[in-house]
Amino acid sequence: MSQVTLYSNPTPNGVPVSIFLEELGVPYEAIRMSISDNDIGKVDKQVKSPWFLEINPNGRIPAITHNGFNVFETSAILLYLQAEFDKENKFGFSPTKDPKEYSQVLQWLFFAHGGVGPMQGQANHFNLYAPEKIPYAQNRYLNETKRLYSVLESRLSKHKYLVGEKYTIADIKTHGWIRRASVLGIDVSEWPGLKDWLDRIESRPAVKKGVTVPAAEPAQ
Ligand SMILES: N[C@@H](CCC(=O)N[C@@H](CS)C(=O)NCC(=O)O)C(=O)O
Repeated sequence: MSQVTLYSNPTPNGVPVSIFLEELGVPYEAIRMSISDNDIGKVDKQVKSPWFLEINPNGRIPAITHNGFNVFETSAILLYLQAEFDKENKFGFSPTKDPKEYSQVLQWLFFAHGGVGPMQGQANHFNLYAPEKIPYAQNRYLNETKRLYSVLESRLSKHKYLVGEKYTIADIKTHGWIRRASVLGIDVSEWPGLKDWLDRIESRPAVKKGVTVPAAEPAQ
């Protein structure tokens, strides 16, 4: 019996992995990690703890261990889980049988991993958390996030999902960020295709469950 352990927190980077595990129906143990710097050296389940750096040298969630093998970085985890548990390619395409569609999944996955995630993450940082307000940086990352949403709109106004009719790991990865747009005051309805896509994804039972994982530990 294979065993997956998920180390996560229900953040834009964390939820794609829990959602995909729920979609796949793979049994897993979920460990909630602290991502707060205030917990470094005080809380054992903190992402910079030495034991966790053995699993993810980058000291961030999400990461998984599967039968003793560690995987970090959201998209690498999604691709690993797909290769291990989605043999019929329900959430993707075969690189050998459907190389063009597979390439499109990678294109949108990389677009989200290298574009939407980092830009929206920095927009969050400069607009919500930075101790000093730097308007240039606030606007730069917010505007770039919105520009990337327009790129998604150009696709989703013509297609049900990022790679046509099939809901794939590229959608799962991207959704983690789009669902949190409102914290930046972004109204996704500005992009109607993106909004319909978001609603379609949010209505999936696995998504409803996945966004709650790992649950907070009960107070002692
Ligand atoms: N590129 C990474 C980003 C992971 C990431 O930034 N995770 C954040 C939470 S959303 C984190 O663990 N932050 C804690 C820290 O930086 O100490 C991925 O896709 O997995």
